[in-house]
Amino acid sequence: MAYETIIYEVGDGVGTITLNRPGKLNAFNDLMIDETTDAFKSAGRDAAVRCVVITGAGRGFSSGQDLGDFQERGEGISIGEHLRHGYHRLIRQMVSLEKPVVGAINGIAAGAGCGVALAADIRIAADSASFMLAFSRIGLIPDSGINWFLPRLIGYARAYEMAITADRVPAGKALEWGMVNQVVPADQLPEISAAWARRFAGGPTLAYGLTKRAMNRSWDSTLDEALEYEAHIQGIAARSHDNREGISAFLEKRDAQFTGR
Ligand code: LHQ
Repeated sequence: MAYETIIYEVGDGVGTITLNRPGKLNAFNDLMIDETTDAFKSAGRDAAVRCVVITGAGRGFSSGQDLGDFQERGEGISIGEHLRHGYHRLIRQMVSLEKPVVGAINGIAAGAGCGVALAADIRIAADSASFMLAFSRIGLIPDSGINWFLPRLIGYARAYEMAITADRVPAGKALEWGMVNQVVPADQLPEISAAWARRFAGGPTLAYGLTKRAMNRSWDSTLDEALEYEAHIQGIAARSHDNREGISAFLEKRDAQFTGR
């Protein structure tokens, strides 16, 4: 599929999705939601892709829903249906992708753009980036999974504060709160996030994917259920080529050559 609103490139085992409507700080219109979802789907199907990076072109990561586009549709539109058919499919695609997703947060991540940033597994932020739950400014509640992701990441009080103040949380504070893994100088973000991604792309992809599945599932599990699930999927990991290779490499005192299988 040829994309109009995003750039999708594959190289060195990494699929890089660049949201590309910089004139609107990469606000999501319907096409951009569909294209981003499709790119994650392709990354899932492509064995050559073992890690995905999502970033934004220009000075923003994403300013969320394109409000002009939404208003043009008029009164008749159901927000619930818009969310179900759009953002929900995108967020589910990111979370169910059994490969690490690195958010290279290059600038402001607002509204649903913040939801997409939070659906990544690892976030590397430029020192100029910020996060903002813009929703309450326009009389809405956070959506795109933010009510699920954010209290889990930073706790209820901070998440609720972000929701009802709609203040920008700068990268440094986001790091202190546990929303991002690393803050880097803005001009070094592409290079540093690509280095993280290449490292993940050289890892045991099957084990990384199963770990993501187990951790996401644990939110709704008792300890007994989580232990049982670990035992079940460890059985899958233990049958992988990468498990055999990892053990051989350790015993032979050499670096493991993981293939992701
Ligand atoms: C934009 C946008 C934008 C269009 C900047 N749309 N043009 C789900 C379901 C249904 C309905 C509603 O929403 C949702 C989920 C959501 O995402 S709700 C939240 C939607 N997002 C917002 O409310 C954020 C709106 N944007 C802003 O508050 C500011 O632009 C921020 C704080 C993000 C950045 O401020 P500045 O750095 O000062 O940039 P700017 O405001 O000058 O924006 C640059 C341009 O981008 C500007 O266009 P222009 O032609 O004047 O240069 C903006 O109009 C445009 N833009 N966000 N969401």
